[in-house]
Amino acid sequence: MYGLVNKAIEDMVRSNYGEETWQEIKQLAQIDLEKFVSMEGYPDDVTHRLVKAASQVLSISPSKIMEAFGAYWVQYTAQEGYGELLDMSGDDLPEFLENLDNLHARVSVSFPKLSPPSFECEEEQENALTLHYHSQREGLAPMVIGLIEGLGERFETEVKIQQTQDRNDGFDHDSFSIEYKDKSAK
Ligand code: 1MF
Repeated sequence: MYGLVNKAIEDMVRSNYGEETWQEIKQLAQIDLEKFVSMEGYPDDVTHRLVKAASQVLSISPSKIMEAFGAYWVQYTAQEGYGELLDMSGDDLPEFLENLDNLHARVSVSFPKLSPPSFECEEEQENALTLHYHSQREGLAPMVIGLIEGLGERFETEVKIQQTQDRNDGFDHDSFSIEYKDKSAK
């Protein structure tokens, strides 16, 4: 994945636990680089090693780390030059989810090494939808849960998420049921 992802993990760990803890995690993950470069591609294994090492050092399960990271990613990219990209992708949660493939298509134009996932929304009720998540990568469903939570924060929307289909159970993609309620709505 692009270095931006690893940089975001680094930033999350640093800002929550400090420099020393980050160095400990980096060492345990056997990352010998001085720093990550946003627009360079890194093997997914680097990201997986970071999550695994962070899990060991912080005594937090890998899936909880991925979930926290998903939420962090929404904030981080908004601050790190992708605010406009996020702004034009929707004014509320369902609209944003509906536009995710367009968002990734826009990024792919400039960064062809992007290997974007694909999201499909199925409206269930006025305030509920099923989100289908197709990815070339495995094991990122907990991150998607965090991403949706992060979008909930972004749009001040209360969200309830449940995974309803799991690739670990042999399905070809993960699915989530999402209930949402605008916090200003009565
Ligand atoms: O292939 C990739 O490197 C890659 C990296 C990040 C593919 C997708 C993503 C974003 N995605 C990560 C989890 C899913 C990965 C997968 O299943 O394969 C999160 C998608 C997402 C979901 C909900 C809400 C917001 C989301 O992301 C918004 C977003 C997506 C991509 C970027 C920024 C914000 C992005 C921008 C530039 C990138 C890489 C990703 O690369 C750079 C960065 C700096 C300089 C040059 C290239």
